[in-house]
Amino acid sequence: MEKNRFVERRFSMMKQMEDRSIVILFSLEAPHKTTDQYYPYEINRNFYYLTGLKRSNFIVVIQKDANKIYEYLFIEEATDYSDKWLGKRMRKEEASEISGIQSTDIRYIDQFDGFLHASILSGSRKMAARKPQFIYLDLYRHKPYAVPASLEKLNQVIKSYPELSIRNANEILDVLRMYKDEYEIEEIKRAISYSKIGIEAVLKTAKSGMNERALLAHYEFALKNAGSEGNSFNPIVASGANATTLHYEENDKFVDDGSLVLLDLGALAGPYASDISRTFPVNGRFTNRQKQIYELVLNVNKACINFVKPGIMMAELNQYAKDLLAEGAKALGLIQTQDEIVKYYYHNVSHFLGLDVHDVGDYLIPLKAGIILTIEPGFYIAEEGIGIRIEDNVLVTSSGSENLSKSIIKEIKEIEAFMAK
Ligand SMILES: [Mn+2]
Repeated sequence: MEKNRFVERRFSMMKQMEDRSIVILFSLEAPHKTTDQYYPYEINRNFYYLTGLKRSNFIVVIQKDANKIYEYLFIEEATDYSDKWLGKRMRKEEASEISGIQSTDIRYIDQFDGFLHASILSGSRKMAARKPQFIYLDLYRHKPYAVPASLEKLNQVIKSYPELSIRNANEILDVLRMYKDEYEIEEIKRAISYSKIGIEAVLKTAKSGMNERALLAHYEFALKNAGSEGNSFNPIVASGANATTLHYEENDKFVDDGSLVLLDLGALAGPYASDISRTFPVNGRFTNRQKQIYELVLNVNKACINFVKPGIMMAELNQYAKDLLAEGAKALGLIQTQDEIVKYYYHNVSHFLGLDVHDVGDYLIPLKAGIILTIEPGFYIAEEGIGIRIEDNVLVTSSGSENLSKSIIKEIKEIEAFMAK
């Protein structure tokens, strides 16, 4: 049951590839930190999506010829040394059981170069498939001019086989990953449930004078204690004017009495992300001014969730949120004209959510059932030390939308009552 999902995904991928082509995806390795230390490993999401495997230094190859699929997996070999020093490595049978790739098509990583050359790229007569003319690679760039990891790893192959045309695997995978199946929806709901536990722990323990870092510690303890692997992105715990910096990640200031705290964080469930923002008064009571701004953001949050339905464009959703926030700001006398809103609101209202927190997908096609996105209007008045964002995770359904994070409290009365307990 489990492995069928990955078998089907590879088949969907193959269907969209050129005839006589291969895709090569790397699970990659943890980045180096200092001396013999490495950063924690995170699975490459495209590799996971097609295999269900969460191990570093694995490679999957999917070959297409005449509409038939051929699959090869390369894994790290378990040795006496690796078992004693590095932890238990996955065996071929286990990798086969999870991914649905036949164990006879699973080899060790040190055989990759030889097998790729002798059996796939040079068109060995022992093979059933003709040699490929196209090679699909994960060409994601984390910054302009960064060389994608797959190109670095396959540098020699690309030089030696100039007849292979490179294609971008992300063009196919980004769209496949947009539409979540039942299992993925359940996993994201589970991730949200951990975020809820963490946020409630912060609301329960928050007191004036605490450090933002201490609030974060309560959050992280609660969600890991509940079963989450941890954060799906660098969390933001921003008090007062710190919350007017969009990606404030220092989380190291003491929280003044009377100030608001903006939490923008998300727990993981397996490799799936949640992404929630809540804003609350550290002393448990909103001031009248804070209430005013909070209500504005909350109303826009709710209106946008109701606005979501199949057929809507992301750009429309963004414009809708911006217009509503501008109307509100005008009513409060903060701005005179609609376009002055950029002074108080300067980000988009939504992004896709899934295996990645800012998930892949095509932002220029209309929304369709199965997409999960965030709704996160905000309002930031730096000169008053007020930064508010209220973010929910919303599933597009066939008839409209479902707020998957509706049980995480956001009404003023609910927050004050919860913090008073
Ligand atoms: Mn977000």
